[in-house]
Amino acid sequence: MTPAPWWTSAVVYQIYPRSFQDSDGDGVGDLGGILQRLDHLSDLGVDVVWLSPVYPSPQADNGYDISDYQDVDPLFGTLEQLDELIAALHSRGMKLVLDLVVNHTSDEHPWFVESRSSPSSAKRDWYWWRPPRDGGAPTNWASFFSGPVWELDEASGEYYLHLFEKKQPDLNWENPQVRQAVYAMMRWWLDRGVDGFRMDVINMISKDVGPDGALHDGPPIPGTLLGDGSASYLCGPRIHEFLQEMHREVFAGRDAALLTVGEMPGVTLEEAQLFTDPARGEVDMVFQFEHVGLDHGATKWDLRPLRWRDLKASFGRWQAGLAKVGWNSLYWDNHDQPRAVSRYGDDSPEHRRASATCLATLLHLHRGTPYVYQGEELGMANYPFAGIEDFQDVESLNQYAAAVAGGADPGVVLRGLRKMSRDNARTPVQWDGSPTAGFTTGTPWLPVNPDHVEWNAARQRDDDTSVLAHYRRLIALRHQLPVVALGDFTMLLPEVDDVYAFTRSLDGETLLVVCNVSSRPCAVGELLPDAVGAELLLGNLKVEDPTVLAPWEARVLRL
Ligand code: TEU
Repeated sequence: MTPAPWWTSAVVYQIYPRSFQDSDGDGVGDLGGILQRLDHLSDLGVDVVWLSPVYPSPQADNGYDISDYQDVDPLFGTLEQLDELIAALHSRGMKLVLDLVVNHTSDEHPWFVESRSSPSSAKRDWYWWRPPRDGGAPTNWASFFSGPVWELDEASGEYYLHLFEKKQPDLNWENPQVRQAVYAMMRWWLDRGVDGFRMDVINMISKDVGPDGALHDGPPIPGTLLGDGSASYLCGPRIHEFLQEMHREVFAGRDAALLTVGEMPGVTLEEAQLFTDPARGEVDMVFQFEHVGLDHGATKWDLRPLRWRDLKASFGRWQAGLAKVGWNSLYWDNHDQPRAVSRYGDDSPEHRRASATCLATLLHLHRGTPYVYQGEELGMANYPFAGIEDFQDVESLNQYAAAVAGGADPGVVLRGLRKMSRDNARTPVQWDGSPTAGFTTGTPWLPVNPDHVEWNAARQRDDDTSVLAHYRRLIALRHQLPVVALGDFTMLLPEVDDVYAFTRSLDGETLLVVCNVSSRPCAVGELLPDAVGAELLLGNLKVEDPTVLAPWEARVLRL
């Protein structure tokens, strides 16, 4: 048997550089700041850092709108500092994965500037240009960030496609020159020592064009004049071909040391099996979105309480579906999701520490590669936003403007934003209890959460009962025990809402993981007799009664 890839026992830490640590007092985090905080990462014990974009960018979407793929934005520092970061992480035994954003560029990228300059430009076909249809947009598709995906270019009278903000035009992957330019850029980064890529919305690069090159309307979205075009761009007809080509052109021969993870909104389990089958040479793992959609209504702004049964059914299906072939990535949080302790846990003072560590235990004991988003290891919570002026994210601002213009009650729209806005994840990391939380000597670009006085790294570092200490133990457990990395997964009690329980087994060793995912005590003696009296490997609370789980108590037991 070939040995399991190194990333099956690895844990990845995501840095959103803007909010991690500022070193020059301008209120925006930077590479210098990351270099100052390497001890935090070493102490935590993570194996890989995934760095959100630091490339030159107009920052319309905080760096996910890139105007130069092969440099660093002065806002974040210099290319030399990025080299320094690669070397510093390597010398501490960690790897660095960069964000690869190649579904779209910035409209200020020279490729787009040239493409836009004239319909006869040599790069016209590098993007999706279309003439008007019936005097309007070429299709009815809605953008992810409100409004249509088409923007009219007055000069040529043609529209260009942008699935996200209008400053993020989509690259045309049908054009082989585009693909070769991207692959060359990727090789350049690997040659510089980078250890892989997190690939932004990579399942959207193939759009469904018929033989005539036409894009087609999607089903109407109720209450709007727009349609859902996702059937034409999620896992489009050439997606596997493109990823296999990328693998051949970029990763072949050196992929064993690398990590590749494709961010894939809307990806199905069946597609994920294909994407992550090593024999096909596509990506190591994908970020799927099923579990983070379970509390969405018609849109992500329509709140719906999570039913834990649904989450179990979803995670259980993905665990089973990628058991034989492929691999899971595991996450609660990232820079696009509200804070897990506020969303799935209970961030009241009474239950915050227990629920943060319970959620962590539950996730990290699944089979797959866990991702920790900065601040999650401190139990950081959602921000107490008051009015619309407190938000900065383009998605939130566009949603507010569009919904209110469409006649929605601003109070209701705000309620959705408070819970679901991406800005919840983007407030500065809480390093200490000082006025700017140790994040900056200046004014932070987004306010520090007032709860940092209590919830910060300095307080938790030497406290054995802290959220931080618990994450350290979970990460160490994965490194120590092959059963945590590779053991078979079996979900228990699928119909029970309050107790999330499963086993992991490998070579005759079996772990039983039992988590009370509610804010009430819960008797487990009858539900799970095996749990009573089994050896406790790791727990998040002091066990008061083996037959009763305290609110948000989690136990990892050896049977
Ligand atoms: O996000 C892709 C995506 O579809 C969503 O998660 C999106 O952020 C939004 O929440 C939909 O409601 C990726 C990046 O992670 C995100 O930060 C970028 O804004 C987006 O792509 C465009 O590059």
